[in-house]
Amino acid sequence: MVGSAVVRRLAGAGCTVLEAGRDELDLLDGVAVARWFAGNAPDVVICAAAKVGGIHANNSHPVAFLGENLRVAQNVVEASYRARVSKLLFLGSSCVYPKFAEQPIQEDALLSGALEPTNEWYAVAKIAGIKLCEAYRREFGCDYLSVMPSNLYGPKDNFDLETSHVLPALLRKVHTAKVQGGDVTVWGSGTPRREFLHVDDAADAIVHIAEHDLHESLLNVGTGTDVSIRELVELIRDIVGFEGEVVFDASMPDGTPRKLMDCSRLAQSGWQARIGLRDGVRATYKWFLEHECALR
Ligand code: GFB
Repeated sequence: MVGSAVVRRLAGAGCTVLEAGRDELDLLDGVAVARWFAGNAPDVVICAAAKVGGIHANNSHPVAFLGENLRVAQNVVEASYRARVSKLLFLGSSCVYPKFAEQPIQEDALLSGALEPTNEWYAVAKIAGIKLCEAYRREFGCDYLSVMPSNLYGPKDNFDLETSHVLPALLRKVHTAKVQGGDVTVWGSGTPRREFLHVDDAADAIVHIAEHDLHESLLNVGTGTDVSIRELVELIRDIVGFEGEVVFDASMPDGTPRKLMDCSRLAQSGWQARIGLRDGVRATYKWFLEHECALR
């Protein structure tokens, strides 16, 4: 989802985009990654690839979320160094910050407290990637920096109810309930708050960061506002046009109570998000309807 948004954003930007899709390059294979970098000699690398998933997937598959993300980070960062890449952007997530970090969360909060248990495996791998970039920056003066987006959504999202994040999951559940009848089941209490960022805004921020010399090792990217899961489901219900019941399943985890990020560092460099949540969800629902058959 992020990689293709970055490619869309770079169309017409006057650079050659080298894509390394899953079918072409296995980022878990260090030898193949080193060979690809040596053969393609990129100037700038944007590492948007990761093993990602929603709260349930993270909680259920700690080995894959920790192990695969560690290997991707190590393979890509080391190959970038050997191939003399001039700038590397490594993507993390707002879940790298402590579960009870002071809100809004500043970049300095990294490693200042315990992680949220449902996503600590993913977070530990991402923190290792962030620190690896920082290590190359410190020891060899490399322009490697990490970008922390808040909860992303948009076209090409994962709509699988077992593994997806909340926004695509609720779009699908509410749509299905509207078409087939029945209630919508929302996991947890509905009280956790999340800051949702449209992937096209995230891609715009990534390109902005790539184009500027910001001299930072870590940068938050978000919208500056969050909503509760209960408010999100009401918004989705309104957009989809569903008038049935919504029930909350307290047996499912809530995760972090809140992870609103402080994005003032990035704002100072002249970037801010443009896509409001209502417009972004409406556009994502349209994308879902156009691709629903292929997603089954
Ligand atoms: O988006 P989500 O899975 O991830 O869940 P996190 C956010 C909140 O929505 C949680 C609730 O409180 C969920 O319990 N929720 C309600 C649902 N209904 C649903 C549903 O049908 N599906 C899902 N998935 N959630 C992830 C991390 O945390 O965020 C990852 O686990 C990653 O590592 C990602 O960083 C951005 O925001 O809780």
